[in-house]
Amino acid sequence: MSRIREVRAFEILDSRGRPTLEAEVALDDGTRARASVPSGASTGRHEALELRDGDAARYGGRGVLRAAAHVSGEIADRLRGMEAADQAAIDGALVALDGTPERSRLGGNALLAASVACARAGAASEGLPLWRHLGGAERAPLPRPMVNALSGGLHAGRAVDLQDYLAIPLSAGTFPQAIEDVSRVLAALAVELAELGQTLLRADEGGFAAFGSNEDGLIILTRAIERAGLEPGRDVAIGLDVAASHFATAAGYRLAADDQALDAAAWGERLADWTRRYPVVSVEDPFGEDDWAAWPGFTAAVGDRVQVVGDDLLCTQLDRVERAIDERAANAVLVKANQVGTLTEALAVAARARAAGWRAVVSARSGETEDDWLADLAIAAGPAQLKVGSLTQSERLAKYNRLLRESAVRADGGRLERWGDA
Ligand code: 2PG
Ligand code: MG
Repeated sequence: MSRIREVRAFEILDSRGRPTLEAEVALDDGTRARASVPSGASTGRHEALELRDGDAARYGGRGVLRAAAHVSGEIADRLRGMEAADQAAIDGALVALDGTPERSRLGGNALLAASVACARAGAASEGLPLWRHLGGAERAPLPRPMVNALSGGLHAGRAVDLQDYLAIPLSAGTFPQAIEDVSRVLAALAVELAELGQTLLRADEGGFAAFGSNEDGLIILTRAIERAGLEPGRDVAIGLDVAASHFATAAGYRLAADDQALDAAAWGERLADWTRRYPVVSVEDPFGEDDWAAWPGFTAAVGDRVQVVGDDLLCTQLDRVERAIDERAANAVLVKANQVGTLTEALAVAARARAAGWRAVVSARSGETEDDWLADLAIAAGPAQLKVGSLTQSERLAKYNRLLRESAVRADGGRLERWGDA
């Protein structure tokens, strides 16, 4: 039984060099722990509010000193004396203290920094790995990675309209094997791109900047899988994060790279066609965040062989997930803790989705820190998939390396659930 003695937060920088929050928690048994929070670029309208100072004289208004003061002040006052082992009570207190559905009074970033720092302190004090402390079963499988290969959209200066082309290792039975398979694909992809005279510059999540038409990324990534000596669709498949909210118009979807405007039905047809002609097994945000009418038809058409993932549509909000289950709008949920505010709520969304027979993909943000708590959240929320970006840049590698380390100490070598079961 260890109680929270102190909570405070500071402003640090994320992988885009923008301010973000780091919280530090001290317990009365002397345990200290820290945690920092990420920040999105292609954010959903229904996400928890990320509180920024708005003071144009500092970091163009992006400072988080007010959010830090909320953690060190009101939040610390509320949490002091609480039992560190009781994460649900801590998170419940944070949500009640904020008192708004959007977490706009204290800031979703303030809540999450405190939530994760408390969890880590609680885990350390009990001598448990964070994923165990968060409720992960003793033999929980590790999350299957889906790894950014090519980037467009808001993560790559709108190089193409689609935001991510991801490599998903399907046949690997362990986490280290999955990472090695993807690493071979990314090396082959670099050779493909160089042969095409294409730049090897990296986008926000460490993927190569995509180019040409939206379909070109599918062609090139499929070729890279083959060039790596792997079978597309069997060993390694493709996932897309379309992030369609960010090129939606009143009339439908405007594809700048293809110089085309399509209505939702034609756009859904186009995407479904791509999933048949390329080894695509996952499509995230095929339509806009409030285009509820377009999702069910697409999910009915491809959902038996493709996972349809709601990110901007669902924003890790339980009520939106309930509606989507009801309307059969998707068959998988993207889980981003900072879209909602606390670890307990993020885990509840993953559990609800899985209870409905959906899959869960735990995801980083395009602005990340070198913190690795997301890897533990993905184990605890599992069986799940994990989307962290490419196999480069330390803010991405911190999460992958955490899971490689975890694999190394496990008797099963970091077993993954079979694709289709998780
Ligand atoms: C997404 C995420 C991560 P962002 O859309 O899934 O890739 O992007 O953090 O910018 O919202
Ligand atoms: Mg997304």
